[in-house]
Amino acid sequence: VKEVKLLKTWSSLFGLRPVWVLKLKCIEYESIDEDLSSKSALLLQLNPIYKKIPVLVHNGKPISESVVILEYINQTWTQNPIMPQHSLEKARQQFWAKFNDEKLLPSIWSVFTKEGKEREEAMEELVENLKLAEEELQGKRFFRGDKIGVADLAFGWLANLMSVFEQVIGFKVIDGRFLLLSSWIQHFLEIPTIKDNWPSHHKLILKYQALYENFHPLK
Ligand SMILES: N[C@@H](CCC(=O)N[C@@H](CS)C(=O)NCC(=O)O)C(=O)O
Repeated sequence: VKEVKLLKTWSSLFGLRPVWVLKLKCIEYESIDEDLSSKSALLLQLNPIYKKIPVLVHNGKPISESVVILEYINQTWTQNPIMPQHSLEKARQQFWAKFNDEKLLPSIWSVFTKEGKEREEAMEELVENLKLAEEELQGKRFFRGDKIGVADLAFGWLANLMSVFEQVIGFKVIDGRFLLLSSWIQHFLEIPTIKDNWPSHHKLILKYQALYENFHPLK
């Protein structure tokens, strides 16, 4: 029996974060795929508060919330650290991970789900958020610096899922306005562990196309 288990789904961007870090640190784990349309008793028992994936189970003890999981893994297995040593730099990583989850992701989700004026407003907000991320990357290869950190893993979805969103919504978001983010995407995608663990692009397109049609039924 493996001492580490991870409950996730095949497509979740939150679920990918612990996958990346477990692989970066060469930790063996058992992957358990959840069906969120019919949540398992195991998931409800392990994450009774949020009932969400991912959940990491280490020696029988559950840990939920992806960024919390990342920090737990980083402190428990110290090889290939994904956090800087210095408290101030560490705080900065946490700050940008939170920014991603609380501002950037909701703004792209609104662009994806809303229509008309609401969508235009969401688009402005998305561009503002991307500009802030672009500024944070000034003079750096990754959000952490030379290496990837918690903030890079939190922004990780942008490297692959943004192209899925763009294809489904039918226009480009990451264009010439975001040169630093574009090169961050390239650098992030070049990391072997990252490259090797994306869900299938085709399957993602089908999934998000179906979601999009739910939000925007043909009139
Ligand atoms: N803040 C959470 C978000 C996780 C999350 O939203 N998970 C989604 C899948 S992408 C989920 O399990 N949703 C089930 C539900 O909301 O019922 C994290 O970072 O882990």
